[in-house]
Amino acid sequence: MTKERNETNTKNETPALRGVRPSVLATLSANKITAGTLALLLLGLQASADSFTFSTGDPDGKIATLSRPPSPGKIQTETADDFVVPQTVVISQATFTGLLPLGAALSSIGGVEIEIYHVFPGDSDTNRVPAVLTRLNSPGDVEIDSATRDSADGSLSFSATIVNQSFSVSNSVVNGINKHPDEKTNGEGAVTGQEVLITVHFNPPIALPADHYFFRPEVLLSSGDFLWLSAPRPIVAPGTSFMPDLQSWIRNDALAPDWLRIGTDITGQGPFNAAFSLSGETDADGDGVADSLDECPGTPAGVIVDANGCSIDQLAPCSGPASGGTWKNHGQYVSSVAQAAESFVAQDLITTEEADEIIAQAAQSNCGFAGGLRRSTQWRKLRSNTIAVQN
Ligand SMILES: [Ca+2]
Ligand SMILES: [Ca+2]
Repeated sequence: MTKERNETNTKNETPALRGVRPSVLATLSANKITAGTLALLLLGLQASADSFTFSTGDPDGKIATLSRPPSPGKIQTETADDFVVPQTVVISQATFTGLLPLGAALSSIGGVEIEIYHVFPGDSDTNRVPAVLTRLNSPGDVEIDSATRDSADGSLSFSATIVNQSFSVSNSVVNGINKHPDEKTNGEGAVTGQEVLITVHFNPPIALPADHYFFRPEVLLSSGDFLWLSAPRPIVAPGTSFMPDLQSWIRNDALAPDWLRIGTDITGQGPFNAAFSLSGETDADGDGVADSLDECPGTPAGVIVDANGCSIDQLAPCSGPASGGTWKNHGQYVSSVAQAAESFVAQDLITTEEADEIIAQAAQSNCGFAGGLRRSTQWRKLRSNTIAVQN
């Protein structure tokens, strides 16, 4: 919160793959698709990694709700709406549409922060008594730490475009966010502002396993407030309909960690979505590197990888050099591990101590010995080579 967190139109196919027979697609999805396989299977069609896209569609003019970080004299207020990820993805870009005050310049946008939440009771204290009617289908108490991106720390960059100089909505929620039994305010009335589309790029991308999540953007303005616009619910084409599409929720720091249903608890108008989209790519081995950039498919879960999606084990496999063939000897294997480990240290992926441990384990392994057997005299000799490598 202080940091902060639909049938999904996940396109598991590239545009070039649309229209391909389902049996072929089943084969493709059952196996990791490489550019080579695609080229063979789909002669003449351009191959690319699988894209992920999601959208709730364009604003419907029903409501605009506050979503802003804390600033002097202003309490943090958060609006969130949900989406589904059907398989492990890395999300590199998002858009969302809201209102800027009439007359405000785009340069008044001072910052953007994105958080992703699991659905309650994920990341939530279920032992406390909520100050709202229900938390069923709300965002969790706290965001997914690893998924937060903020322009203030450079993990996100954004651009903004005025889509419409004057856009009106029939209702709004800004300050009237109250604990039960005072939650029903019917909203704070119609608002007119400049419709602004904000596009954000995540650096690094946000890696998410298959699950149901909430998206929560916040916008800091130098004066006035950013109000996030609602979108049709149910979602209509070209948006990405999904089930169950949950409604938008809102809270401020006085209500947190609880959330209120905007349309059900506060305004009584019925459920709303919020206008946003996500795009990215599949990440079959879940190492946080998109498939099209991953030079090492099949990385085991939880292993540290470099920007190319390669672990130290994949760069220097026990079975032989990554480029093919076999190790000339144990020393060559250990030297290769040491080189990879030192490169990981240089990239701040592991500590020097961790690198030393990895190299020591490589030295004690049987990798690189003919037939996997270590001869004691040869071992002692190579062991001293290894120590030389480490120094
Ligand atoms: Ca929704
Ligand atoms: Ca990988």
